[in-house]
Amino acid sequence: MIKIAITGAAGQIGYSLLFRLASGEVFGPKVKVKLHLLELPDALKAAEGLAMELEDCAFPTLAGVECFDQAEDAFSGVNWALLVGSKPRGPGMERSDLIRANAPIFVRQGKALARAASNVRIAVVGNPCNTNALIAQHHCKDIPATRFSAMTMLDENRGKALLAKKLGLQVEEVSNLIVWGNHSPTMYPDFENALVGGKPVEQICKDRKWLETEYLTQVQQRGTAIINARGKSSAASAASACIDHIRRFNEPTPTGECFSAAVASNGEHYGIPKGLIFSFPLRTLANGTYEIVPNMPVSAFAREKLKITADELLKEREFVQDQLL
Ligand code: NAX
Repeated sequence: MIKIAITGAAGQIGYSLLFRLASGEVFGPKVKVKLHLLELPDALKAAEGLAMELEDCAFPTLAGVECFDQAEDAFSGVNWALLVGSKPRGPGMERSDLIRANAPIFVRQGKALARAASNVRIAVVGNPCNTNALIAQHHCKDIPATRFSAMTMLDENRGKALLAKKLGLQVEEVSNLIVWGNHSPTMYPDFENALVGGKPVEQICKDRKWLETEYLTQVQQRGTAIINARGKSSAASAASACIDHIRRFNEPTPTGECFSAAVASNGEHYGIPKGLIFSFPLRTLANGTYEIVPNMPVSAFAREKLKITADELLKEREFVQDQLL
């Protein structure tokens, strides 16, 4: 049985995510899952309604659903903690305000993760997800830093889909599209190392200018484009990316492939300062751990982009210095 805690369960992402977790889609038909839904006290009733709907699906893989309004109870004994809930960005709010507003949530949840199972994995989705993951990890010294990640899979999926559409191909023909850095507009979707039908993208797409400008901007600004069109932020695609994120950490990565997720830099790869939660190319190994893929070619163009996004994360770390004591 796998126990999964989901924070912000009654939010829009939760509504798309929970049914897929319960249905056996992620861990297979033979593994039972038990869901712990964490919400703010005001949203607990909505979480309870969601629990009723989950039960009504009669999924054979769903062993039970419990609702909580205290992180310490919700995280007790869990094997996965999906930290989705956070305060939304209000009108006129700068990113720095959002970071400071959310920091205390992740201080508390980081401490509460001490109650989780010893093999727990933590995936942070709530924004600003890299820095929130940094804070939670800092406050949970009992769990190795390698068990924390922040989600950049939605950016990878967006990057693959946009490239496939431009080239008139099926999305599964695009692989190894690594998104480096922060889940923010400074992220770098690395078209130089991406493959299309096993070949470097630039052998198929000769329009380097489009790749360097329009393509990068479209991936970086896709979240905003969706808000502008839908009037709400991405939810089903974020939930779907969360499913992909869990799967990628749960299953060995096929030879020659890699995926994007933000994890703690050990200071040994690509010049990224130690401790930053930075999105790298990763591979999950047969023993369930992951490695940062070493020695991926990084051109002068890419190096500049990596520096911009790393500098932004250093600044974010500065903003929350007082939460990292
Ligand atoms: P919603 O506002 O619909 O839901 C958030 C839920 O979190 C609410 O139900 C709220 O009551 C709950 N919540 C707030 N603080 C909490 C706390 N301390 N403990 C427990 N629950 C708490 O947002 P939704 O659209 O579901 O998005 C959730 C988060 O995902 C946001 O921060 C959003 O910015 C972020 N996203 C991250 C993405 C990524 O790729 N990493 C993409 C999608 C999304 O924008």
